[in-house]
Amino acid sequence: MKKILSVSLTASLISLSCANENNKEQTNSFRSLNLHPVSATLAPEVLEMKYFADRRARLFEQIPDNSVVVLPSHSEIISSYDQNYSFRQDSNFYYMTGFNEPDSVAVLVKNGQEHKFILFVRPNDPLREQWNGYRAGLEGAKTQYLADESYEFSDFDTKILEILNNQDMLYFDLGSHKEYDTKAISWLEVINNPRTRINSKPLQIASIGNITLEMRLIKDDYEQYLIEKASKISAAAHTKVMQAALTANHEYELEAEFRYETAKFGATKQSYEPIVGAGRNTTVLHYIENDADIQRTDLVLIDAGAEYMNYATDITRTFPASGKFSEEQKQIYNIVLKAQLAGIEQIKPGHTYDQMNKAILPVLVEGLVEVGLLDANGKSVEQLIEENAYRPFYMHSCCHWVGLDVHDPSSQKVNGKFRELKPGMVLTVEPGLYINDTIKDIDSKWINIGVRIEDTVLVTEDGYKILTKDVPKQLSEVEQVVSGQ
Ligand SMILES: [Mn+2]
Repeated sequence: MKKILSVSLTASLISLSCANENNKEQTNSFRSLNLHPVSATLAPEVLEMKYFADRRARLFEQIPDNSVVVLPSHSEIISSYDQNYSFRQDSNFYYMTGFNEPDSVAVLVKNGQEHKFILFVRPNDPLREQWNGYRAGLEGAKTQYLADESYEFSDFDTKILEILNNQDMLYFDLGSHKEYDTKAISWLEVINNPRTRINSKPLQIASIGNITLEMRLIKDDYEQYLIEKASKISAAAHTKVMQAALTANHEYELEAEFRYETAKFGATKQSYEPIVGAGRNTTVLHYIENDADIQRTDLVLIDAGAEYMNYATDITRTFPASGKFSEEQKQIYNIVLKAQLAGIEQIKPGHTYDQMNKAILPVLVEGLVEVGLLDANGKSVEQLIEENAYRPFYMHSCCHWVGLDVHDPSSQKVNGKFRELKPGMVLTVEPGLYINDTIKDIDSKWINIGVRIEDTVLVTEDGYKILTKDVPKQLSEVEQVVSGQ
């Protein structure tokens, strides 16, 4: 598996399928069915239901007896008149079910040895399905998604009261689904009202996020595979974009290229709106207008990652639109690159989440002092860091978790202390320096140089694996790919 995924993206599909045949020992069908990291010719990956069942089993282990967990799906959202935004499933719901339809609810019930998985779904409806597409329906919820029981979504409001009857605990995330917040409170009102009370003791409510987000932090084999696939496809697309940049005159041309090169390989959605900025726009962190002209003297910063089967990746590269860095651009690029490599070097089990930033900051500050952008005034690097002297140039943190969400919402700290890294965690390392006209008293030659370099990295048993390593990053390599020489 590792061997095959590390095959370079330029390798032909023929050599990939040979590798496939040589790996008969593989048992997981997601591995044996489609090992091609960037093959457009095979069907999409299959859903491996056993992984979702395993997650539910692990969730059941962590909740007390007589508990009910309610996980709502997302609904469709109108974009204009009778049109919807492209549907994206709720990540917590998806993590536990693999079910990708709107208007659904998963309910998990634990009573002694009985662990029940109930899915409320949209029923089969030939007319609706003729117009709007396939539904798994009540049968599919059981046969394909392994639900023990399935009901129509429209029955949820009445059925949930029966389910909650005489249970002790309701696990639910208040605040994450507005409509359900109101519902959850109304269930408690019915069940806990002294006049209408059904339960012998009050039903309590607790956050399920504490458990699910802790689980989502460590990616299982299947998740690692899907994130690596999103990463491989996106890395190849970034390289293609660099190759197309020399003749591009507008930011949107490069955005279009990235979307095309990812969709073509089955990653039809983006993990986030692509950031494609040229010139001054390289200094705007979340610039997404992507509609400005590209001047040949500009740097271009592209922060983009496609989603694969709901799994994200996150990559940023910065390159000169001319194929050749100016002297100033080169100096800033090399500082950021050195900082990024120093950050990645800190990734291994046992190291804490803040060690990456602690390695990155001195490199950035030393670099800024060296090129004369920061006046040290006799102060040490430690003092300058202490005083946040770098903040006008670097105003974000270096890292975030990646998973079903591009900013995977698990916490960075536990009990006020930064977490230890563990195998199976996935995170970005993305230092940057951003210089524009808002910074006072600097030589104009530095203005409009924004550089960020970002990779998505898996924590392994003995260190790390850069999942997005196939995009050029060394300065000379970047120049080569962009200039085509
Ligand atoms: Mn990022």
